[in-house]
Amino acid sequence: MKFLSLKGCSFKLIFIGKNIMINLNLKNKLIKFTESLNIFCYGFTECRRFIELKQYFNSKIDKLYLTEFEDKDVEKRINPFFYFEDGKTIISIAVPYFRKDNEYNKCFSKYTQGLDYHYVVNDYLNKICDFIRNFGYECKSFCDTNNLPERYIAYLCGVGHIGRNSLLYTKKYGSYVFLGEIITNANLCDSFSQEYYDNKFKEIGVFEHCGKCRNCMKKCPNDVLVEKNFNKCVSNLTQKKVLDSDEINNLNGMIFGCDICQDVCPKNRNVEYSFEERFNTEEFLKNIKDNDIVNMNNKFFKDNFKKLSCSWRGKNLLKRNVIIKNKEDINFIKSLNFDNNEHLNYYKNRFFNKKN
Ligand code: B12
Ligand code: SF4
Ligand code: SF4
Repeated sequence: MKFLSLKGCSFKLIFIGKNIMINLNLKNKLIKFTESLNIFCYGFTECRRFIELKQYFNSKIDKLYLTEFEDKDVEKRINPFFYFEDGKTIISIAVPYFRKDNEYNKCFSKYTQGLDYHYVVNDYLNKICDFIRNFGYECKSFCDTNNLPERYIAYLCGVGHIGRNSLLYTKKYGSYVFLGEIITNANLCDSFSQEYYDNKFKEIGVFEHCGKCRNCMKKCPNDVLVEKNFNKCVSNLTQKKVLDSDEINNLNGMIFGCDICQDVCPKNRNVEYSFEERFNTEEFLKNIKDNDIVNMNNKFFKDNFKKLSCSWRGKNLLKRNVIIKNKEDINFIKSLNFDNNEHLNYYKNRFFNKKN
């Protein structure tokens, strides 16, 4: 056992395998602090290259299964040192989002009905980072802001398991959680062999927690989960700027996101609602009509949608998805007036001409 002095404080450090010294004093205090923020789904894993994922990611590229939201540069996806050279530990937290009133609007996925999750999760991450920095260590935090595999990191941290729908499940809140991470140069966890990690990765593919269930695979409207080609995922299509004819027909009535593979999952039954009031459905979204969306001006978009994560691709993408949702309703299509907006007029004319 060793004692180290940092910024006038003394820390108890212990030696474990591979000569890593864990700062147990900081770790214990950090656990208490994190739980005082109401975050009970969290964990630690060593900061290392996730070499075991390399082949898996390369095979996705070879099969052309990469969505436009994933980086082709595999190194950026498996190497946390790319973002923090001196990283020693990655902390993963899960922030629950499902609130009772998220059921109001079925065309917007639950995850995008309250305040933008990047803002809320970063709020927690920043508090934890400040706490760690007080002990003299450095931190970098992220939530959906770089290419590291957040679900896999959460799984390694023991935050939960991965289901056949690819989602990370916590015991308390099911899969309705956002993930956030902190890379720090403080040593807060054990180190393991590459063989250990190879096995950990292989274990995901057994889907032990799912057992014989295949509900998500059966109920997915676009049959995404057999091959795991997320290009066809409704959530992907509602966020994609350019859609081909098949894709237009596969939006399944959604304006943003898709929840089916989570809603049909037995592991999401009887889970706790989120304590985070900022994820309550925004008032304006509760009773919004398709007409209100297609006719919204910049001011309405800025005052209302800008707070939500579904605004990130701009207002015309939401309008386009509403047009597609109503493509069979000739009166709705006829009533549309987009002046000089070529993109939206393209969709209007496309469906109008089909009906005439
Ligand atoms: C690109 C992306 C998408 C794309 C592609 C999704 C996908 N599954 O790949 C689209 C736009 C479709 C999408 C949709 C959604 N997304 Co998204 N998305 C991401 C993003 C930016 C990257 C994900 C990625 O790298 N995918 C590539 C695959 C290969 O990696 P992976 O999903 O991490 O899968 C790992 C494990 O699941 C495991 N695995 C999975 N299957 C198998 C099978 C075998 C045999 C083995 C061995 C391993 C294995 O291997 C992978 C190794 O990392 C992450 C943020 C991030 N940086 O991680 C958010 C993220 C995954 N998304 C998130 C959310 C909330 C969603 C939606 C629920 C939103 C919605 N309601 O519409 C849906 C869910 C769709 C689904 N069933 O996965 C959350 C997930 C939270 C959670 N509890 O899991 C994340 C983590 C963002 C966050 N910070 O909270 N998303
Ligand atoms: S989010 Fe929807 S489309 Fe995507 S995999 Fe799940 S059920 Fe299928
Ligand atoms: S629906 Fe069934 S197969 Fe899919 S993730 Fe849930 S338990 Fe697993």
